[in-house]
Amino acid sequence: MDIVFVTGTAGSGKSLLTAALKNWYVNRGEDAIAVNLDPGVVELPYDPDVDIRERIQLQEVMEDYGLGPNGALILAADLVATKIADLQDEIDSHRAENVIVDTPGQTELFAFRESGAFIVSEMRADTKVLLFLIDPLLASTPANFLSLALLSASVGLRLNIPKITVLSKRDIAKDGVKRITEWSRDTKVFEDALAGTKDGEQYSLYSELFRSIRRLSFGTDLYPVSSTTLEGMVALVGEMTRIAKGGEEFTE
Ligand SMILES: Nc1nc2c(ncn2[C@@H]2O[C@H](COP(=O)(O)OP(=O)(O)OP(=O)(O)O)[C@@H](O)[C@H]2O)c(=O)[nH]1
Ligand SMILES: [Mg+2]
Repeated sequence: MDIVFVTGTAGSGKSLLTAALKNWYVNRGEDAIAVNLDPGVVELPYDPDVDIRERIQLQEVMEDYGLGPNGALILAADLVATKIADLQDEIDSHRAENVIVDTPGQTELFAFRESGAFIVSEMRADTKVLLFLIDPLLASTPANFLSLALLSASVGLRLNIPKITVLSKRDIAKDGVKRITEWSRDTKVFEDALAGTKDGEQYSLYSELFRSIRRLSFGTDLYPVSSTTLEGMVALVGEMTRIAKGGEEFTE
């Protein structure tokens, strides 16, 4: 069984990509299940096969602990870790080859609290891969792209499994995707774009940071994908399979 954890900033397209990946596998005759790990989500674009909301409900956490919505979201994210044995049993009972895990909308609840790292390290699977989604609509300037690349690197450091950085919403952000892909492939192109927006010390700081963070955040390439038109899915799933086959040998 291979597990993929789908992470990314709020609204970056995690849930829709979870749905698209599940359909992708199922349409090719492979078993796949979608797991929702967000106790606070109201609507999902897929019917989850395993749903944390059956075990933890945000409304109940608010009432039981006398918390407001933000405090309850944090506590609920921590409580997920206490359900890991049940979750694992439920996931295993499906006997699926591919498990796609949709993570909470606020990525810091999953990536930067102990519970997320615990779940990622404790779940039993033959291979584990992390996707981090960069929303091209938020990466409109070199500095914005750099900040998201930093976040991708940071989530990768926290969760510590092989990671693929995905550019989501490829169908509605064609120009953005093209621009960001060029920046990501060639430091010089990024620096030229940066020079148009920053000068002096800021330029030097940003370009130094980009040079050192580049490998850590997206390795050799970004994977532009559309969850609606499915452009880019062949390349993404191919890379996921390559990592799975590489198993232990994979290094960032
Ligand atoms: N056109 C297009 N829209 C997309 C794509 N991916 C996501 N969206 C839209 O972007 C919005 C957010 O998508 P979600 O999948 O809910 O994003 P998310 O990261 O799960 O969001 P939260 O869990 O709320 O943080 C929705 O309106 C989606 O329909 C895509 O590939 N193409
Ligand atoms: Mg979501």
